[in-house]
Amino acid sequence: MPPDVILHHYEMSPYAEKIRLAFGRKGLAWRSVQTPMVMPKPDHLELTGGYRRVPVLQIGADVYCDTQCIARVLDRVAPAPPLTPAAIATEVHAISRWSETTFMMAVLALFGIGGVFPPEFVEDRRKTMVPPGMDLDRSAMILPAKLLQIRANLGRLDAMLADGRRFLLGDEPTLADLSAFHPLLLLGMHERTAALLAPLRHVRAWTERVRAIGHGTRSELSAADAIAIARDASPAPFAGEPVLPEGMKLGDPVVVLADEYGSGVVAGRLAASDLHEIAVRRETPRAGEVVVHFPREDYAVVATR
Ligand SMILES: N[C@@H](CCC(=O)N[C@@H](CS)C(=O)NCC(=O)O)C(=O)O
Repeated sequence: MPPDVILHHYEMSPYAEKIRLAFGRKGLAWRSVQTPMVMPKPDHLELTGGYRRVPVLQIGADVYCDTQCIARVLDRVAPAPPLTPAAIATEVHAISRWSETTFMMAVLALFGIGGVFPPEFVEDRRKTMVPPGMDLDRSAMILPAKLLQIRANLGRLDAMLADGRRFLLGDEPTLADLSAFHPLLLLGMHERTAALLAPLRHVRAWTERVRAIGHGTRSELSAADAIAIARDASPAPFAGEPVLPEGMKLGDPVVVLADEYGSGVVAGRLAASDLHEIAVRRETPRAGEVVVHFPREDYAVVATR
């Protein structure tokens, strides 16, 4: 029986959609906590210790940040069917990374089409997620080039699917499908980007198959109740094979820094470290002791003394 899983997310988040579909694929029942789309997010930060992005998965007093880490833990707690089948793990990873980096970044060109996102959302991202010296308003200038990049990436997907396969890597969906689908969710937000999908019949049919995976069984939970669940639970012991950065040991005070600008910094004591995961233990006023997990990829762990 899988443990109770709680997803902290908001509806419009394409990254969260990837995990909602992962619940569907595994047929899981899950609790949904609505996180604000813009700062401040005091309940979210209470659990994560400073990581502001969504989605975040909570299991008791363990908090998993980033979809890469979340997909891995879901395969651990509910192994069948796998999001990442071992025999094709590298292919799944490669397609997921491409989807999240070049493909998704091109789709963010939507910021260059005025009026797609609510003004307070654009203002929040301008203040918190755009690195100093970068100008969000310039995205309007590069929009025509970005639209062609989106077309090229959609063409890649269509070519993969042209032999009639049901999903990107065979008859069954994997994390590769969920990751490649998530940039497409935003394309529907404006007619200029939606039009790019119109000529691609293989991609459109595949999109419908991915949507049909559904979201599993969802029920709502308040952030206060999620925090109470963390407070009443104890973090799971580290059961992996320890792999530590040179000069570091479990228990050391550290900070975890994300490569992605504006994600936030999380401080604590190193609680877990293996080839694919880092975790820090922290004490919080309302949630008590929690362990916050990150994927190894894209996150640096730095000793603080
Ligand atoms: N690498 C992260 C990226 C997640 C991400 O960028 N999420 C967006 C929403 S789709 C976000 O949280 N933006 C900032 C915010 O909501 O404050 C992951 O895979 O989970």
